[in-house]
Amino acid sequence: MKLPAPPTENSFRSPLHHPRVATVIGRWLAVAVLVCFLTGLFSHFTQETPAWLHIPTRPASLYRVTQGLHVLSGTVAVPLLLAKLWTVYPKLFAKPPWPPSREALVNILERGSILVLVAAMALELFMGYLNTLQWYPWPFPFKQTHYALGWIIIGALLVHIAVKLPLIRTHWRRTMADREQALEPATGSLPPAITGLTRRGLFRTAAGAASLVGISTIGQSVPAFGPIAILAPRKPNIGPQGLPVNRTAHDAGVVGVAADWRFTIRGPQQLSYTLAELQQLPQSRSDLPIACVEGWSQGARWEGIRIRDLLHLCGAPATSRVRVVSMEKGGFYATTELPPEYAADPLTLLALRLNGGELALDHGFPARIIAPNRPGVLQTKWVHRLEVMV
Ligand SMILES: Nc1nc2c(c(=O)[nH]1)N[C@H]1C(S)=C(S)[C@@H](COP(=O)(O)O)O[C@H]1N2
Ligand SMILES: [Mo]
Repeated sequence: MKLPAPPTENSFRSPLHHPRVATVIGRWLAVAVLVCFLTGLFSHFTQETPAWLHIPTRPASLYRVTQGLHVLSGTVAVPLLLAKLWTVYPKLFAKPPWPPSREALVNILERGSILVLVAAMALELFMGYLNTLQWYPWPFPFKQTHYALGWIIIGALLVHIAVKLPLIRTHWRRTMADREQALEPATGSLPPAITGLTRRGLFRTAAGAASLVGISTIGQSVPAFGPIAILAPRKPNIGPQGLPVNRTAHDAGVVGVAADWRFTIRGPQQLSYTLAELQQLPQSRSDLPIACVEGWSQGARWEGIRIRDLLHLCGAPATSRVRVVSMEKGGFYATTELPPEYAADPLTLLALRLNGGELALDHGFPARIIAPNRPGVLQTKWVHRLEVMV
């Protein structure tokens, strides 16, 4: 029995595999990747701020917006990447670059960059999605890997766009030839490919799928879309006191508060307060969101003592850097730092109350940090000491 000949690039004759289609979907995907990369960079630098960089504390909800966009653009990129891969997969059957020549070398480099790009993007989007499910099934650290992959993707994408620039230019606008090609197969001698889907149909399908996953997950950051957030792993209004909990007191090894619990602030003077004494200090109110890097955010009303008031009480300058120490033992977020702008901001509180009630233990009872324009990971819970740094 004679086996059928293996397919070649020309065996795929649907006009949907045309460079014009790859250009259009590629453009959408590039926008999603760019938004995701830039918001990811912003998130990285708010968490690992080099000394020369000053992240502003306003707008207070900026991080909520950028992190919402980060997760949204990553989610939307999944169907767009699938559509793009489907459009170009016949290229896998293109003639191998052989025998060696200058063109063959360029071709190998080009294919190599696409291999890196596709592999890195698939892994990045997959691990980002698992992160929103709070699932870390790999042995390597999420944050560093996610960040490094972001740079690899941007690098490989630039190479890819540079190599394809002539093709992208040709097909940026829909040409007459495109229109004809949409109706006819690539090779004139063969009969037209039979396909149920037109180009416009494919564009609508890809855009529709992207919009659908976007609209049904954005509710984890935008409350108005909450009721239709069927694909969102988190409902931001479900949890004690109307706020989700990422790390419970139990998980953090915080069992409760001893009767002789005291809060201390170490500065030029060392001060120490019982909870009742903290409650007697002048209280301020801040309406600020928790914007979790794992993809959800929710606004809340916080009441407590301004950090700058505490700095004043212990005789430290208003522009001090402050180390925040939690009762949690170990864990990446047991101690954090408030840069001077954050410590001085009137919205930054040592919060004692949330949404009109005393803090729940899972929300950081007896005291926690809440500051404007900050990722949730830095809103330290179960705070028992502040240290003024020089
Ligand atoms: N000490 C401590 N504080 C912490 C954490 C933690 O693991 N340990 N998790 C942070 C994270 S990731 C988030 S999103 C917020 C969530 O606050 P909530 O549980 O009150 O909603 O708390 C932050 N504060
Ligand atoms: Mo978080």
